[in-house]
Amino acid sequence: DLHPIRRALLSVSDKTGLIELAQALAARGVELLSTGGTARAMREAGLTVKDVADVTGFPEMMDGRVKTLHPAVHGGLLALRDNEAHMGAATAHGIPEIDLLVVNLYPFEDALARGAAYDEMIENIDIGGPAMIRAAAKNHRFVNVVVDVEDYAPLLAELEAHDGQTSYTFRQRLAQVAYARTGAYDAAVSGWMADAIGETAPRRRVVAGKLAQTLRYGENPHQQAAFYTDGTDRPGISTAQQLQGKELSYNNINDTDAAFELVSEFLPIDGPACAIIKHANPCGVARASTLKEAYTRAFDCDRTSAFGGIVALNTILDAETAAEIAKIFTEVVIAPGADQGARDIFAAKKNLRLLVAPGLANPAAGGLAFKQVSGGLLVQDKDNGRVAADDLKVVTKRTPSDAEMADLVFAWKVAKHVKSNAIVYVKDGATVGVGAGQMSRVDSSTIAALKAGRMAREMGLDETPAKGSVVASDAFFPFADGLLAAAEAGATAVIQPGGSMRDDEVIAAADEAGLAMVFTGMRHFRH
Ligand code: 93A
Repeated sequence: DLHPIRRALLSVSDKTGLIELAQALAARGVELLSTGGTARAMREAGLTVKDVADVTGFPEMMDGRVKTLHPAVHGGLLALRDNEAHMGAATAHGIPEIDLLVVNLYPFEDALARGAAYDEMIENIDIGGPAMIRAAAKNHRFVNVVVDVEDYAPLLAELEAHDGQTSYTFRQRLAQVAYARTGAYDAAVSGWMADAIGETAPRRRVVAGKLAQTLRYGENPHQQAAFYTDGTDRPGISTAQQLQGKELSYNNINDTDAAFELVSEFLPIDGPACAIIKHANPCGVARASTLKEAYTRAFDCDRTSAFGGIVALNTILDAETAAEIAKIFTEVVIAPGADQGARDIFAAKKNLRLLVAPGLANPAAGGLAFKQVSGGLLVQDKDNGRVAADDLKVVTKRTPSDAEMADLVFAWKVAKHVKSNAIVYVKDGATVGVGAGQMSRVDSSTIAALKAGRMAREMGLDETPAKGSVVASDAFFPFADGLLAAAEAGATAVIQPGGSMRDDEVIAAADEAGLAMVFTGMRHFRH
């Protein structure tokens, strides 16, 4: 099923690679048809081009809103070459066959990323382009459609391999990519409109992204993977600039995102903060008066796990902190900036990836969160719930001290970013034990305490740092046992959602143990 390309229509907003492609096609004797700006660019390069306006008999009009929307164009894309009636109609109406369509669309996603005004966004919605792409893709039995600059070289290679012709499987692949493009394009338009008019219902949203990076592999080497961005310009993993180090892997991107989202819970105005992540869970989070101290305190929570971790900072990375981080093997460091001294120190660490984000993430921002299940996709609002000290309800006889209260709020922020069941011990603005991802809440509690004990031994402390700490639980304690395990580990105050059938029992046990306990009324499951 090889078919030659005799005539091509090129209409591109992004003119990258256009001239090289057009020259190669012209050299093969392909007739070139084109729209305004694209035709101009090709003529300037000395190519012979026919205007689409000459084919349609209409000038481009209404600011270019109508240029290719005409039967002479769509007939040339859609006519079945082996259908006598189709070809008869084409001849009768002077419709030229178009064998290759090269289109890239008005840059709607770019306009979105730079936050263009409503009217400008509207003008960036391409109508004629997607119409042609969908028509050409439908007729892939005969027609080739290229929507991506990256496919120019493969197209020329295919023509080279088949003496100016393309195979059916090649055209099928192009058509599949074409529909992915138009689908993603309309998803971006709809997503933008949803935000613009405040439509938040997940059932009224469509999911698509823009391919940002083809990854070497996925979570494991035998899995293929890619990174798609949603076109918004939120500070974070998708907008951060990588200053050095190897390409980010799938797991790096996942963990760096988790680290940066977590550290962004802590406003720089409240002091420097650091979060260290391993396997998407925090193994240390701390706040301190200097960034270096915040890092070392986070590191001291679980030195074993922090090895090869991802470090996120909420303020600009300075040389002192960089030197401290450089002492052990670290995969990625992400911060809202890095000063020259820090950059110089990291330059010697070739494998360390340094990313600077254009600001901190906004934990209060809305948006959708996705989870893949067999045969589908679960969609929900992002967990942007937050509690302030005022929202907390003291349920025990004892009220937490100011110091305990500050640590409780800190622990709660961290717990939100720990896989359930999450138990987080905090002392003086630093985690001292994190229990994550256990099926039993008591086990998470035990593991967190165990880690605190191990740190005490490694650091030669007289007692576990969990002694005199506070503890956060991402969901309610269903029984008193989990709470008592935390008390036994040394916690003096507790923060948890409340809402168990046995809250009374749990509160009585807390009173008995002399604990202070507050309820948030909000749960932070994370799976
Ligand atoms: O405004 S449109 O939706 N109306 C059209 O009829 C049309 N035909 C092609 N936009 C249209 N295009 C788009 O123009 C193409 O998708 C391409 O992005 C752009 C190329 O315009 P020019 O050749 O003038 O640079």
